[in-house]
Amino acid sequence: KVLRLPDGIRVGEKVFHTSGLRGVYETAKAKCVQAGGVLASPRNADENHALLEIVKSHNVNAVLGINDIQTEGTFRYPSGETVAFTNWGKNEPNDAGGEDCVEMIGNGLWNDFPCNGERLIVSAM
Ligand code: GN1
Ligand code: CA
Ligand code: CA
Repeated sequence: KVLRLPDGIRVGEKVFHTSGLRGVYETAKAKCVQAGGVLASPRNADENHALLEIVKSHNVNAVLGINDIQTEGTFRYPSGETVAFTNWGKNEPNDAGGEDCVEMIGNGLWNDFPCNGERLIVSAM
């Protein structure tokens, strides 16, 4: 089901890829669109696990496309569609001090964090 590639990982019909660069959410989103893809948003457990492999190999948390910038507490993909699959850590999302972006941490769980924080950029094609 999952095939590792030299510079990315294929899971089902999707390919996650990183150049190893970091950026804030807006920069990350723009770079992925420039590359012809979208900012990674795992939509099921298999995709979450595939993205986790990239996070672990770079040892840097990845910024997801998912965010609650538009409406606090309502998490959406960049398309505006509300999320179905989530993988929040315990007590997350907590909007601690105002956190509207989402990262994957080294155990595959998700945390909301401030959108001005730089994280690993991973595209989905
Ligand atoms: C971090 O450092 P602290 O505890 O104030 C994290 C929050 C998490 C929290 C979980 C910038 O906050 O998003 O909810 O840990 N802050 C950042 O304990 O990542
Ligand atoms: Ca929030
Ligand atoms: Ca948080």
